[in-house]
Amino acid sequence: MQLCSTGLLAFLVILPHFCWSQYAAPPGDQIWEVEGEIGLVTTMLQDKGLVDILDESRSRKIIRVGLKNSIDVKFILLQHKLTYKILVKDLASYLKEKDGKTIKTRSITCTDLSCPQPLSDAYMTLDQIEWYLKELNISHSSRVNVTSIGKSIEGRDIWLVHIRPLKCRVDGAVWIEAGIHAREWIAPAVILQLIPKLLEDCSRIGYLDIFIVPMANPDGYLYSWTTNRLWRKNRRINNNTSQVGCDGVDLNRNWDYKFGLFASSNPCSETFHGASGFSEPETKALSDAMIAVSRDYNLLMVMAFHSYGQFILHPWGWSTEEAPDTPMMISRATLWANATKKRYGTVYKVTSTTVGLYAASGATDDWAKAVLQVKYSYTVELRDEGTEGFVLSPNQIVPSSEEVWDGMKILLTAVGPGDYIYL
Ligand code: 0X9
Ligand code: ZN
Repeated sequence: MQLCSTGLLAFLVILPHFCWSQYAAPPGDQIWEVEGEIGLVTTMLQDKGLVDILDESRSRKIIRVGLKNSIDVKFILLQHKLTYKILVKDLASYLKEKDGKTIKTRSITCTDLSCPQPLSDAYMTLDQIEWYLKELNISHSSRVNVTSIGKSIEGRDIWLVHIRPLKCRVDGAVWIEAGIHAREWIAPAVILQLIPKLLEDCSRIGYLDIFIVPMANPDGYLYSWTTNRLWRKNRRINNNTSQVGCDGVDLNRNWDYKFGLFASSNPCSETFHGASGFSEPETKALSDAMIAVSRDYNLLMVMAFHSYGQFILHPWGWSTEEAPDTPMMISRATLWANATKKRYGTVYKVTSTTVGLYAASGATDDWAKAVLQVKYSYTVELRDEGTEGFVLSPNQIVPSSEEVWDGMKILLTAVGPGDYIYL
């Protein structure tokens, strides 16, 4: 089913699922687990645009294979003496079934064109996110400014929430990004939950200027609701190809630092880096706004929220060399991970991207570290560790947000000039 018109959607917002299919997938898509001495074979398959790697952790390689590519993929795996197991035979029906099992009772927080609070028991539509941000701007006008930092490739606003310090003393600024990858719904959901918590907090966090982009890739997010739940990139139409599935640029490969080093030049790949560094309006808008913040404020930390895997990653993603301030980044990330673990026992691994995950260049964190020279630069991979992966159930929004808030309270206190307390 397709997205309803905004008016009808607004009317039906308390009757969700009649109008939306949250979990659509192209017909014939399957999920496979590749087994054996894999090496770089799955990376090569992704670079060729033949598969989408869903899980690239040390222990397993889970890939999404489209109908039109499955014969080629089977052939290449066979050539490399690799075997595979089909985990999901028909992704579309699997997602439909999962959607059916999702609790249907949503709180009536959002009514016609209005969301006074972010939803905690359901993922918010793009419209709902925008209604919430607009209301926040009015209801908290003394402390909050919501402005558009630019437009996406399809012309949607990219919103920046600036929470000004509560106290007259100012310690510095922090930048938080979420939603650069469309399918990672838990990231914007958690960051939206943090906004009211930050506003209610009376601790030292109130000394900071906090800049938040809750939805960095609005077109991709909308597309992941309407057409393909596992869409990752933005919605650029790559004219050089007429093949299905070959649109979009991976915005986390498009930042203009070590551009193109560990990313794909193939538009059909899920990690296509785009034509050039900052070729995409979304990364251009984000980086311009971050440059302005670092010029006007003492920018202490940049955090980009993603899913999944439960990591707090520090640079570099392009090299195994140590980035400047690595011991301090590890120390603060460990504070965050320990605090985040306390409530529910959720373990977040602290590691550099290349050491603990894989090499990938052109991402927010590396650019912020190298170009803005922020002391603390992180990518957080939220819940889970692969059980539900990108299709994390909405009942995970509250516990994920609670534990992340526990970590943020410590981290935001620890990164300011008073951070000697935690040495
Ligand atoms: O690959 C990514 O862009 C991030 N992982 S995700 O599964 N959410 O796609 C990790 C980015 C880590 N940072 C760098 N590679 N610099
Ligand atoms: Zn991501």
